[in-house]
Amino acid sequence: MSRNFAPIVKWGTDKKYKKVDDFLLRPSVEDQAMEAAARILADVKERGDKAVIDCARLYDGSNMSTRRIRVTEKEIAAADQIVDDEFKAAAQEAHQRITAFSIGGLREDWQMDTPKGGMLGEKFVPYDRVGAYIPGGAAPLASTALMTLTLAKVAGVKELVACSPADKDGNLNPYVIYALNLAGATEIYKIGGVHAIGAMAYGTKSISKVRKIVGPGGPYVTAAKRQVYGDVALDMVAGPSEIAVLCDTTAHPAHVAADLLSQAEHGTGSEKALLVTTSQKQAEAVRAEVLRQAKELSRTEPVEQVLENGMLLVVVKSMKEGMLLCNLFAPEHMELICRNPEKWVDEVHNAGALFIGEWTPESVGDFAAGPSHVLPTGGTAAYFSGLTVEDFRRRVSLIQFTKEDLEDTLPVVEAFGRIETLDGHARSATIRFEK
Ligand code: HSO
Ligand code: ZN
Repeated sequence: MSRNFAPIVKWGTDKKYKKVDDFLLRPSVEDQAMEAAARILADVKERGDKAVIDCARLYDGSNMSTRRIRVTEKEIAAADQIVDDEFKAAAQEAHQRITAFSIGGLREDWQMDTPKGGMLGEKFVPYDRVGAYIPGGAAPLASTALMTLTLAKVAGVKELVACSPADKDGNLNPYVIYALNLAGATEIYKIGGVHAIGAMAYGTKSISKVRKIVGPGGPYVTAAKRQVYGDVALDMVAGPSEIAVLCDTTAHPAHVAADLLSQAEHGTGSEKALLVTTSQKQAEAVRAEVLRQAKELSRTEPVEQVLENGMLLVVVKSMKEGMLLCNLFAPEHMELICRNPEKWVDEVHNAGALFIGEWTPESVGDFAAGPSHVLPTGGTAAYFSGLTVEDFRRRVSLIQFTKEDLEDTLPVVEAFGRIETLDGHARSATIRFEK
């Protein structure tokens, strides 16, 4: 193992620490990906299915045709045969927990009184058709199927579309099909990448346009999502996985190391893992464990890539400074493993999801706990939130005035009408009181 893997550095607010600054900086969207995405999106817009099929062959590397693009009932039944009972039970358990959490997150329609007997309120309406993007690549992300469409189903969405790239023979992983079906997918398409985003955003002959696209993706999918904003609604920037662990000497080095490595194995090579600890000795113990455990994982190559470029162990002077650094990093996932972790929860401002205490490894959030694992990455946790059931509904404001309310409000309406030089606005209120 290289001596440069997972370097240990010191940090404080008193000086500049270039290594730490460099680590904090990570592009949420890349220029080169933006250009490629623009080209492919324009092609999908112009040539529809033909472009999608060409791109599936070229970029997904799958032998695809328009006829085969949609997963059939037969393929769903076949997947059900292949998937083992142990996984079925696990998926059902996860699905149940995600459903329960989503139900808990639903906002109630609400109303309040106006000063003169009228009503103001909000009502919530599900989208009628949404699309979830399930990345392909190295790992069959069955959990992502559950962590997206289950929420849409609870929200009341009727048409649940999913896109995920097929393998070279034009097939989708049966575990992904099983999970999508369990989550309530009504249409599954075997395409990935920018062309899948384009197809869902603009619509083609085979795939009708959706109202909103959600789900994680690599640099090209992320770039494509940014460019279709406005044609469809979107969730957030969800790119390569990230984890920050803030700990003191009470944390078990082997556990911390395992958690840091868990996100390193995803396989894009751009994952980030940050340890922030109050003790140099702790940092050294975690590093030794990281190097030891990395050898035991099956995905050596992506893990080593992250060890080389994406893992940093930082020693801080206090938990307070450590918290400051974590908030600057704004990680997708943050773990707090320290004395009285609850005490620190209020100090966490920028994190997609917070894992509190030694019994909450990040992987339970990925697979089982309940909140969606679709979370903001690349520092965007400073301004985005993770996917929730409410992302699948829109809010309609309700306003009902009585005659007395309108009379009461006339001076306000007239004053704004005057200074905005929009007398037609004022008139639509005053006219109601003219004889
Ligand atoms: N850690 C990923 C989600 C995932 N992990 C899916 C395993 N499968 C999101 O940050
Ligand atoms: Zn993960």
